[in-house]
Amino acid sequence: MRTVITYGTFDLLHVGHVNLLKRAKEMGDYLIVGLSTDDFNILKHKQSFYSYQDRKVILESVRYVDKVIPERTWEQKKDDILTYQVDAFVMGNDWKGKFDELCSFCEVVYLPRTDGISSTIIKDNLRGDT
Ligand code: C2G
Repeated sequence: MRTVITYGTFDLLHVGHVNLLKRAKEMGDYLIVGLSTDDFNILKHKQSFYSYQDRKVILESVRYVDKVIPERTWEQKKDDILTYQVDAFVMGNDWKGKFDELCSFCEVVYLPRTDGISSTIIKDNLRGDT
């Protein structure tokens, strides 16, 4: 079994997230998502609309996602990769180069982001800020 892992906040789930999850799952048989906790979001200077628990329930309903674990720190990725015997670490290419040190433990793949959509764009549009 080939295990893939990815990490993120996944707030206001949108087509960019789904495209990423779909392509990540296509790289293996089992996809784990490290979902940023509400506290870790603060460290990332992100304020998500949905709580961690709600974002977890939503992600677990996505057909491509097999397991959701909490992402509490920047540093946990190596331990997660070893714990879950991960074969490939996948992120959108806005993170290109940021996690290359993990290639000592598994494949590191950066996939093209989906243009024109983000949780911020959604929030700004709903607020009428655009
Ligand atoms: N993404 C994408 N296309 C978009 C928006 C997001 O491919 N239009 C991807 C991002 O590149 C990321 C994933 O979807 O790989 C989740 O995006 P976010 O929820 O914004 O996650 P982020 O805040 O980038 O957190 O330790 C890693 C961080 O937790 C990543």
